[in-house]
Amino acid sequence: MKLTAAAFLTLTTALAGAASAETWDMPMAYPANNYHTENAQTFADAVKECTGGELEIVIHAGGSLFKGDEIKRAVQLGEAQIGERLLSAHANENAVFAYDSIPFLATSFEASEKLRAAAEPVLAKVLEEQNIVPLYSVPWPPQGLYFSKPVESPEAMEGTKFRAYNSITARVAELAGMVPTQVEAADLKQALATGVVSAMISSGATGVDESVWEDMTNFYDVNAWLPRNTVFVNKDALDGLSDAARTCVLDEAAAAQTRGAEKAAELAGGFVKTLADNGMDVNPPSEAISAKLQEIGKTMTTEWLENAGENGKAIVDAYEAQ
Ligand code: PCA
Repeated sequence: MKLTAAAFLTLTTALAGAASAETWDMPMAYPANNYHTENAQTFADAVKECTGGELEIVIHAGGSLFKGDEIKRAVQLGEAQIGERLLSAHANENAVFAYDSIPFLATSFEASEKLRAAAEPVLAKVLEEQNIVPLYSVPWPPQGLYFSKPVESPEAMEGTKFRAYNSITARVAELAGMVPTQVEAADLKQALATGVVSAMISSGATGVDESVWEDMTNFYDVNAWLPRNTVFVNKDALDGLSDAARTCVLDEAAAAQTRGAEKAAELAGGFVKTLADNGMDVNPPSEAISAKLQEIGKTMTTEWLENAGENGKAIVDAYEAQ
């Protein structure tokens, strides 16, 4: 058989592409239909297209490949090449990871983006020491309090079994006289159903993802902070890409960051409405609860600044300078 020059070129290009094609596993902790996960799927599709199939990113949602609390370590060790994690859940390694969960520091989507930009250089430096490169991060909607009963006074919170997702949420609970237990979102429904926990602080998004109205009755829109999911890559895996493929990854990550923040803001109000539509009482917090939370927030800001040292100060200074 005789090949035309053009057909020959197509064939050799396809073979070369096939030879260098690479697949990255991307463990994620939240459900496939959560907007963070959908955004990552769009990112993966765009990377595949941009690299002409040289790099395929396969998403494993809902903690199916690695559980939420295992994802960061898996990427560090190269057991997965890329992953998404609530970085603040690793504040025990380094307090700076909780920069996005300081109560009442940044309480709007706009402020959250400013805080992200302020933290970026510090995070990149700290993560590089762990062989990780941060690619993009996307906010959760503002955090509110969920309870299984109306809670109008600080006293009514005392003794409540509280689901925490990082050390910051555990500390909020402690300072409010509650009893925290760390539970991944993927295990939340079971923890609520079995009475391991009966309250939490989270966004409307997670309340809807986990249909928490089956076990809890009240949502108080306290707007405490907007934590972020961060997508990061193993440094060796990123360095191992061709220059063109690496550029695709970095460009598509920047696009995913913008798209994700817009999506979060667009969906936030609807999540809270869905909670109400399913029978939850949605209210602002009482004045007494607000005052207590502000007091807790002050204590925690001081504690975080102490723990995060120079790096923490650099983030807050850069944020306030904007
Ligand atoms: N949802 C995540 C983290 C913050 C949020 O809004 C969770 O509850 O696990």
